[in-house]
Amino acid sequence: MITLYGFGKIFPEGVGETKDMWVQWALEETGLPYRVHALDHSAGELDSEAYSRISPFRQVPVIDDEGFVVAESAAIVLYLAEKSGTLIPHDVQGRTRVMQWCVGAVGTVGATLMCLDFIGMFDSEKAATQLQEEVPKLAGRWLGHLERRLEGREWIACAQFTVADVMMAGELRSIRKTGLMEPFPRLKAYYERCVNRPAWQRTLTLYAERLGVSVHDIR
Ligand SMILES: N[C@@H](CCC(=O)N[C@@H](CS)C(=O)NCC(=O)O)C(=O)O
Repeated sequence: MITLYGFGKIFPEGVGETKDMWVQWALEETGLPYRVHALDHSAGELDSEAYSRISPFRQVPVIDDEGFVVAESAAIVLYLAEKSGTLIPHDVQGRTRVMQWCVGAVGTVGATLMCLDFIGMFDSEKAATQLQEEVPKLAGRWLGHLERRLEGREWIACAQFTVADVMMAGELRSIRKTGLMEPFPRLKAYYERCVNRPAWQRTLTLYAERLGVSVHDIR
């Protein structure tokens, strides 16, 4: 039986806006049997030791399918589709197309819509200052959880290097010159491990040639 970790209690503005609803929707579509474990956000249940063991970023939603735990709404709905054999085509190209749009939903569309939420949360006169304060705090929160994830691990998803490392290091690269990784030694070492891979070094060289610039300038 699948357990969906969702909200039981949350601050009033959050009610009706949370991503556990998307997962429950997918569960309802597939017909897979499930139960909901309702968490009390206000009581700090997302920060409990037990929950932090299953939720990498201490967020909702998470599912536990008889010991197989998945976080991140897009990954969860893809798993549910794969498991049930519904809501996703069977061929690799069709499945990749669905994956493309799930990633596009959270990574491209969702990331920007979240900025709109942020702007709406702040007083318009002070929005710029508040954003300058809040966004680095949020970044620090995610980086801190990545640091936690990397304890005793070489790579982010599996024992071996995977495309998840290509993506995570790709994203981390955007802050390589900011010093934001400094407080996180495991994350810094992980990033270095990723970018020291010969395939990345070859990529940098090929990219520099293609753009007609020096490798030194884009490191
Ligand atoms: N990227 C995550 C985002 C999850 C997320 O934003 N969760 C929110 C509720 S919708 C949450 O748990 N907020 C509570 C918190 O961050 O403390 C996903 O798609 O699952």
